[in-house]
Amino acid sequence: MTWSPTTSHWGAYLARRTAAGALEVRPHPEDPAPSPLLGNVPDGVHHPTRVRAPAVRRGWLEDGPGPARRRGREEFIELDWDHALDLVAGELDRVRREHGNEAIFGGSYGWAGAGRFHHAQSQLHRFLNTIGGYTSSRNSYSLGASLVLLPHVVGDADAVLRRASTWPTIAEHTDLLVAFGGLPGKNVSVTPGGVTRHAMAAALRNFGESGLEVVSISPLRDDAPPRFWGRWWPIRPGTDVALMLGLAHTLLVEDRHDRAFLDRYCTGFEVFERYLLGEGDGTPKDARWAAGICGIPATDIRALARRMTEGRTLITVTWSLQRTEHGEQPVWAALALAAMLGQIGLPGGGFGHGYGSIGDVGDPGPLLRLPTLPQGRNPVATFIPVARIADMLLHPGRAYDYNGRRLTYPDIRLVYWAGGNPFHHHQDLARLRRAFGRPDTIVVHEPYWTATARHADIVLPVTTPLEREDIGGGRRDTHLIAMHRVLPPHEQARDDYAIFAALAGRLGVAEAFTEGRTPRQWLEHLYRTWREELRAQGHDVPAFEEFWAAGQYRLPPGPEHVTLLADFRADPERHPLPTPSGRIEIFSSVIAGFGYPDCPGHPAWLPPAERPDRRHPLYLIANQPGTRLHGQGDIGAVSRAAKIAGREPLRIHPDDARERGIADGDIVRVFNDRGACLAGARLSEEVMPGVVQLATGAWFDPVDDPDRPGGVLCVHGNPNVLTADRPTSRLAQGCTGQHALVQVERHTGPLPPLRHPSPPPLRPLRSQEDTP
Ligand SMILES: Nc1nc2c(c(=O)[nH]1)N[C@H]1C(S)=C(S)[C@@H](COP(=O)(O)OP(=O)(O)OC[C@H]3O[C@@H](n4cnc5c(=O)[nH]c(N)nc54)[C@H](O)[C@@H]3O)O[C@H]1N2
Ligand SMILES: Nc1nc2c(c(=O)[nH]1)N[C@H]1C(S)=C(S)[C@@H](COP(=O)(O)OP(=O)(O)OC[C@H]3O[C@@H](n4cnc5c(=O)[nH]c(N)nc54)[C@H](O)[C@@H]3O)O[C@H]1N2
Ligand SMILES: [Mo]
Repeated sequence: MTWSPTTSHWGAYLARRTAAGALEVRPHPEDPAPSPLLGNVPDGVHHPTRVRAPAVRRGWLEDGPGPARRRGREEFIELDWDHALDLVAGELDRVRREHGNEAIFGGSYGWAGAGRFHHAQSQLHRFLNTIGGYTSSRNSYSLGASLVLLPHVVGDADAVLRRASTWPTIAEHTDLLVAFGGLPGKNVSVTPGGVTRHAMAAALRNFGESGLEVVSISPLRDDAPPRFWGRWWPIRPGTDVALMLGLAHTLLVEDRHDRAFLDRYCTGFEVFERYLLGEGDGTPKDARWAAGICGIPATDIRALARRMTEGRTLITVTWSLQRTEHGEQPVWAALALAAMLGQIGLPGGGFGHGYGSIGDVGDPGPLLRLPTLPQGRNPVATFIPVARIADMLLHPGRAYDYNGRRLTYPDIRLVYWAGGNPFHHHQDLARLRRAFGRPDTIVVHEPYWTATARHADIVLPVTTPLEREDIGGGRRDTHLIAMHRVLPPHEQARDDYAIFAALAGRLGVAEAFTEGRTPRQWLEHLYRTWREELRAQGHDVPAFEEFWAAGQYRLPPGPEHVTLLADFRADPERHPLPTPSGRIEIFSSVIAGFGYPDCPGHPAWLPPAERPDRRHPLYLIANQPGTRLHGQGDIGAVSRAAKIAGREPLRIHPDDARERGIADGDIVRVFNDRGACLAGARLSEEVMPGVVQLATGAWFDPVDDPDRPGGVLCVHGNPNVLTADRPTSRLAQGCTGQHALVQVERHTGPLPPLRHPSPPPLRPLRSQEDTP
């Protein structure tokens, strides 16, 4: 059988179905550094956790809509499609009539699958817009703090992240890369929407040849690229701001900062200067002060500050640093530090955010708009910052602060999720479970019985990208991929589009939603519209039929060399920044004017709410997994190979393990006051002492905690039972899932069985007549 082209967030690839019905995959032939995550794909295709048929929670079917604490603990009953669609359409209609469209939460955060047309959120939002709108969500879990902070201080995400200095420019011009959070190669095989040539992954893999010096500042040694020249600086988690301030103070008092740059291109340095000198609070933020907080010796801090002024220096911050309490501060402080060096806008110098976080930051690929499904207009203005989901469900009517505004949580009756997994992505899952008990109805579209599907009332089975046709490509992708259908839909799975079209029909808006097009007609339509745009810019783009037959179209290349903010540097009057002052705001009078104690008007060290103590002495790093994409692929071969007795590996320093009588391969219990999970211990010197690391993405597999009445124990190793549902600050209200404080002990006693690899209790499909 022939190989068909397709793509995914971890890269373009070829796939085919074997005679026995299994799936074979191989990397795209032009990919210099294919992602290991591809190895998870074949097992997922017909895994027992695929949702076979529409299913409804028994209590909802029997008692009707209403708050239910039993969500996630009850049997499901399979229904035929017509019956299930009637129930969903009827409930949407009831909620909008009785409570208004604001009572429908359609924020539905999540990565879903690649593919421009079948993008689940776009489909859901378009559908909900045609039926009168929905309460939406803003920003992302990825960049909750930065997306709000950056526009105040330097420009929006598009200006800063999408136009980051490219890797070839850095390799050629940078002498010293000061990498807060390191440059973790594990993350760059992923780009939302896809990537055909993994340029950043290849660059990091061959890093040794670049000759560039790196200071990798991270609690983990292996956040640095392999064979790099430079040093690993282990840092106490959450204290980078103190280190940055210590560096800034040294530059200031040794008069090594670039006053001319600060005068011409920045505002408010004098306020920051007084803060550094401790004029207001009596505490100079000198290297000694910083050392006491971050654990890096003061002499090293001073030496690095000097070294940074000796050549071209790029200061970069991974996204993880802002996924913490006061996560706005490290990003802002790094910007201020780079401004003091005066190299912003010069090739190889300045400020970066997200090298090593994701594949497209630094990738020199083309910067083009790709075909997208129009979502229509949402008549409902109500929204939440995305990570406030549990607060919203638990506290309807409560007022809260966000970016200078006073907002009120709406009263949500119906939650509709397609393409995301809040029981993967949200913090404090025991609290999220309580929150999911509140609405009248929860509808979820999923290919798999994820924890979110298990906590829903109505679960509709959807196809995966391999089971439908689409057009694929990511930001900075070199190719547009014709995603051919490789497999028939699994059992009764339908496309999100087909489901929404059927609901739209029941609610009398079929034409508005579908515009009379089949999926293939939509692909042709979206492609044609996009082709016209590109042709108007002078690009020769083939007709759809030719593109589809070829399986891909190589996009017109972008400039290899890009320097962030080069035009601003060259002429700040003609190219002002989109900030209130048109310059880099080291002091923001707008943010200061909000009066938030947790986000003052300049970068500042703000101690976290929780500090290590005898009960919870270890920092937990809950970072992105190297073996899967979030929860996606956790049932696949690559993810499973890393587990210990089926549990997610927890890396712990041998000294910390010895103190606790833990040996490599032991099952451990990781816990704090919010919850507990089991994990498999991996002793490792890659982790600094006092820190343990447990990646996100092990499917939530909860039981009642035998050691703590009323508590939740995840027997598989999901760190979000431990993280706090606490916002970054009143400014951004971003997610802070990266860190928690925990204790670890050896698990003794019998090992509870894993339930997540099987579907929940299910009563199989019966005909419509005999369902209640
Ligand atoms: N503790 C902690 N938590 C974190 C983070 C952290 O650093 N620490 N990081 C956060 C970050 S940055 C992110 S982005 C989030 C990620 O959180 P999510 O994006 O919610 O995680 P995914 O597992 O990618 O969930 C996508 C879901 O969509 C489903 N899906 C795939 N294709 C389709 C489709 O075509 N249709 C439908 N309907 N569904 C589909 C998949 O099966 C999967 O369950 O996690 C956040 N959570
Ligand atoms: N393989 C794979 N790649 C992915 C993803 C995935 O799920 N799997 N998810 C993608 C997504 S959605 C996103 S948003 C990006 C996220 O990109 P990031 O947020 O940058 O990724 P993380 O792996 O969470 O964190 C990067 C590193 O920061 C370090 N770190 C944590 N806390 C601190 C700290 O306080 N100080 C310092 N100096 N370092 C710290 C950790 O050791 C960690 O390995 O990754 C993307 N890439
Ligand atoms: Mo993310």
